[in-house]
Amino acid sequence: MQFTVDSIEGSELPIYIGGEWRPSKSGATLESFDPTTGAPWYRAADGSEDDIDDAVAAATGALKDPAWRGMTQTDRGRLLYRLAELIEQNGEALAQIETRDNGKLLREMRAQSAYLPNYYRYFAGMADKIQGDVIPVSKPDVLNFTMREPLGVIGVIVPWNSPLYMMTCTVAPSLCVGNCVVIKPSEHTSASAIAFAELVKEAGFPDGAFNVVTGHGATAGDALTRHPGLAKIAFTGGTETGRKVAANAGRMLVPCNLELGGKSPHVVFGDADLERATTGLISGIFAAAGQTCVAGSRCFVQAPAYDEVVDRMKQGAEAIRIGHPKDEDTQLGPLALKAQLSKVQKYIALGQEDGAQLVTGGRRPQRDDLGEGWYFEPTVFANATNDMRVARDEIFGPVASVIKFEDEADLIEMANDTAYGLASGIWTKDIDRAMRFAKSVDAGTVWINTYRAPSMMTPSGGFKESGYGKHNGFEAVRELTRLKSVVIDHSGKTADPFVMKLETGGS
Ligand code: TXE
Repeated sequence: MQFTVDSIEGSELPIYIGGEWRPSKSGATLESFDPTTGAPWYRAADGSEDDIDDAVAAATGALKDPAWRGMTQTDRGRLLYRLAELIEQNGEALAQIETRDNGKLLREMRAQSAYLPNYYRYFAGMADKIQGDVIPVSKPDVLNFTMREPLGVIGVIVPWNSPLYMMTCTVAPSLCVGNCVVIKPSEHTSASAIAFAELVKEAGFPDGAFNVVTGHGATAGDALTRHPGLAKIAFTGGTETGRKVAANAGRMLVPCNLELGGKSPHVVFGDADLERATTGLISGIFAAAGQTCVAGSRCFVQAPAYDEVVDRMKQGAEAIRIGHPKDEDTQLGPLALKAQLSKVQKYIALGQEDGAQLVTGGRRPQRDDLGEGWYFEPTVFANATNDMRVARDEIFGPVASVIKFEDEADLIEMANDTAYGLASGIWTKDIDRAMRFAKSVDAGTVWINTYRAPSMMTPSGGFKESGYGKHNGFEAVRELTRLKSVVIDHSGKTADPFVMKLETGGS
């Protein structure tokens, strides 16, 4: 690969449009920072409306090009398989780039790079299995069937917390069904999408099917979501940005898939195996330093188990090894952005102001070896209540608010008393209770005796202010195709156009 951590370091990255790498039209660049030191490490092209126009034009051109439009499903699947192989061969380089750019653990990024090929293979296998239905209309000589067609050009806006994975959730099914994509990565993590473009090119996708314009959200991102050439927008990011994206899409009458934030309830009943449950709570909030949309940041614990679980969480949090993300022993790396660090610090103050009890954490680790990196200790607030700001707002950092509940009715009311509805989890040995919870909770995903267990086969997406639309599985294909209904009258007669026959019998 030409783009590796070493070649990116200190360089100016181009954008990728129509199969070509080039600087932004204005020549502007933006700086990207290493979260372990806070120091700049490369510059990315700062794309503007002009670049977005070019990228959408390239994608539109590819859509019309027989090389893509006329490609059989089997051949599209073959290209996706080839891409999966290339990701596998270059997984280490991709993982190193992600870790350097967003500070996530190298171990985790390696695991992600090992998982991504399977994601592409899954959709490679699906490419030639997308079919319509024959609809049994109640007219004897009429055949009605449906077919799924590509939507067109998809604008994909990606956040910084898991750039390649979040991008893949839309790119793999989009290419599977024959769409073209224009990616706008986060201005904080531009590098991996550009490196990935190299693999897409090498895999043999026609030029223009996959394009990347790096740049700021308010300029390049906004221009993409206002572009009349799009057929759909897939956005992952904060709820407030999601509202702007949806407003732009609404003006263009273009559908959106919005994967926004969360404040997910993660529940422990007194009958649960408390050791397992607490390990679940800890990994649900402290994995990836809490920077995941599904983080179980509201921990609800039933009264009889409350003190023991808080104590176990304290011990568990204090045992977490904070360190450089490339170190094999590290369990918690830095936050990805300086702004996230400030946000977490602000919420520590708000939690205390609102009366939550700081049990552990709440500060940057006092260690010289961590230098100016954006590290933060895993933090547990006990005696939190659902109305406190630490329990209402998405912090997107390693901060757990532990809330006591008495019984199921009490729990469901509190769990659903949130603006969000992305994910949820419950630990209990009582399957009837778990199922009652699964049916009552306002969350797009319910994990029972497990947490944060994603799969490319599992449809996922949020309710309420966590957004709408689904990723993964065949749901992703439904989201990224349009359904056409074809009606054939083979009676040999033409119906009297002035007589409206709605159902019943004769044609
Ligand atoms: O997200 P933004 P930020 C949440 C999390 C975090 C908060 C803010 O709580 O603290 O959002 O993070 C692009 N038009 N999540 O500010 O701004 C932007 O360039 C079009 C949850 O980083 O939403 C980037 O590519 N695009 C989350 C992407 O949107 C715009 C992941 C996300 O950035 C734009 C990240 C605009 N006007 C943050 N403004 C999750 N669901 O996983 C920005 N962007």
